[in-house]
Amino acid sequence: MSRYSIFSLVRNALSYHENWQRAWRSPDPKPAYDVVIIGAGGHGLATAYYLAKEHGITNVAVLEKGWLGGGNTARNTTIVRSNYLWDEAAHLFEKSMKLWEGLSQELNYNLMFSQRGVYNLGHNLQDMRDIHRRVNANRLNGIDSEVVYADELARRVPYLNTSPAARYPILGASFQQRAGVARHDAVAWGFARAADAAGVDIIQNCEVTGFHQDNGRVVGVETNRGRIGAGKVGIVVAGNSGVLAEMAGFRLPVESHPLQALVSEPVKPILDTVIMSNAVHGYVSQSDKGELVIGAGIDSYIGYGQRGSLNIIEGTLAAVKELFPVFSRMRMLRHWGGTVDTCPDATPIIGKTPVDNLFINCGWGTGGFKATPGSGWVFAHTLARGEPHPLNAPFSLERYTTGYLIDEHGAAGVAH
Ligand code: FAD
Ligand code: PYC
Repeated sequence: MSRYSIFSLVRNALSYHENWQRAWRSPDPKPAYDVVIIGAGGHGLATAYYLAKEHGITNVAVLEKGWLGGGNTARNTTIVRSNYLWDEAAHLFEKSMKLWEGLSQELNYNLMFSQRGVYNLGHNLQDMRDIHRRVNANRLNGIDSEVVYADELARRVPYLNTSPAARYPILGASFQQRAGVARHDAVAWGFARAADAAGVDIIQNCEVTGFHQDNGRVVGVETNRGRIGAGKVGIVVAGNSGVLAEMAGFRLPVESHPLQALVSEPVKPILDTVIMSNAVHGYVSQSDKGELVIGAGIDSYIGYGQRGSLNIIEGTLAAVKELFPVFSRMRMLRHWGGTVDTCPDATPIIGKTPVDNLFINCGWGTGGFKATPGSGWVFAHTLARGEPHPLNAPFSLERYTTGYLIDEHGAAGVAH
């Protein structure tokens, strides 16, 4: 640490941090912008950042009904990977992975991106066949992916219960070494700071309550802080996508479901990778603070409450205990839920809507955190050019009428 940094640290500590420079401004909304983005989650903020960086469009507002990064971005379990089955999804998620790999340096913000690897377990013959198929498809797409069998898994993850007598015996897993975790809040903060520095207005506590349209074209939004004009509008509101689409006068094939997670009390390092099992509905990693980060499958009912039912997490904890009997006496510390927007084929919608100049980015379901940079990158391109990038062209809303679905239920980390 330089002498200047030490003095600045001491000065700020003694002044109760009052002189610390704000990471982003808190501007009042202007009457109009070239682009208005609704939703300051990671995806909305990344979109604003790449609009400025890649397309030189800086007359942009990001409107957020709460605080930035307080939606699913704040509530997710931060698993990042790109091992999807179909070419379209694999290319999109791999673009994101490549962006992750340089993002801390690019934003000059430590995102704590840790490529500690992710295992997706197989518990029966069909699981293993699916794993082989997906690993082969990944490798054909240039994505690192391997099949690991139970004896090797036992060596690599010593506390994992690989006994053949287990209720759901582990036969093997797919493994992606470049996969891992990142610090969720830092991702929102890093993109927010960089977008703000480029001139983007991030306006919190500003809820969009309606759309202004002229001859089938969006011309602005109504908010609790008044009307804001817009050349183009991008909706990036995750679990609230159906609500916003209804306001604009069209329907989406999405359902909003609760998705829960929880963390244990912190313990010393015991798990240096990420273990996921779709079959038993549970996954676990260990945070840098030492907490076990545990997640469940979705609650099957539709709802907007950011919480879920106890029976789901009871089942998940039973599953995690089955995978790691050594965790059986761990105490849980915190539990929460988010609202995820799921599509029928478990892949997102990124593109145009039936309203001119109104675009949407939604339907990431249980798996959009990993896509944050890639999603922002392709959505910025779509907004700037008025047309999708080849990477997101297959993810149009029209695929539900053409039938060109991209079914990634098998690769979704969490059943939905
Ligand atoms: P959000 O972060 O939800 O941002 C949307 C924003 O829009 C919110 O801040 C909201 O307040 C705002 N908004 C809504 N309506 C309005 C309005 N009318 N006006 C203004 N603003 C509005 N994905 C992974 O890849 N890996 C994981 O490990 C993972 N784990 C998860 C675990 C849980 C428990 C949950 C809930 C999700 C998980 N996900 C995971 C999914 C991931 O969190 C989401 O796909 C991703 O964060 C979506 O980002 P976003 O920016 O689109 O949404
Ligand atoms: O998509 O990898 C994923 C995931 C893990 C936990 C929730 N989603």
